Amino acid sequence: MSNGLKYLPSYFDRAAQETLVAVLGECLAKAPFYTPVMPRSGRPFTVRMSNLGQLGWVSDRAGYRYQARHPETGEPWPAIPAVVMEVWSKVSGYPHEPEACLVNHYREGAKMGLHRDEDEEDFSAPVVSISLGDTAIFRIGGTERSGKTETLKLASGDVLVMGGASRLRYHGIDRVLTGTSTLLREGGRINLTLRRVKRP
Ligand code: MD3
Ligand code: FE
Repeated sequence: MSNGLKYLPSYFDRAAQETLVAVLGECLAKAPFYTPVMPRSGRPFTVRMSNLGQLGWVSDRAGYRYQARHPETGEPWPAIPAVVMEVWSKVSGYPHEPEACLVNHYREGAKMGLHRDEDEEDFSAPVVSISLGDTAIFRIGGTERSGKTETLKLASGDVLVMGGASRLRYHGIDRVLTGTSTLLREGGRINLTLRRVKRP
């Protein structure tokens, strides 16, 4: 793996992960997880989602897009907490703030198919991901869906930065390894992805 992919294993120690979970809990009380559905078919995702920041990524029968409000509560997304913003400023190498932090929740059996993150205007900014809870099997390919892929385990506290030539690579989550972390009281995995959406 190369070209703008930066893997930072154990970026957060256990105490820092616990702080993140506490801070996220407050955010999620205001912006609860909901179950997105696929465009056109309306088939539900197995991953539940929420967002933080000025813009949140949503999917419904009408399509994928970024919007300022929670699709079920109608409320603006909570602000991205300072501890999360700090990660972006330290690792992104990008001189503007992210507007979006997608929060993905994987319970037992949840997965995410191979896709590209291409709903943003600014691909010069990386995507920064923070993993919490159970370990996931992450799959990454090239810029064509048919290309070969490889896997990487993402464990609690790991940070992944996907920039440069890696920004538009196909990727997904094959599965989550139940019971591999004690961080989340109810088990499962939470992933945060920070993104710059608009051109600065
Ligand atoms: C590689 N989430 O929300 S994060 C997503 O663990 C998403 O929930 C996964 O893919 C998750 O879109 C993977 C790691 C990640 C994020 C963005 C990327 C990998 C990436 C962008 C380009 C290439
Ligand atoms: Fe993605």
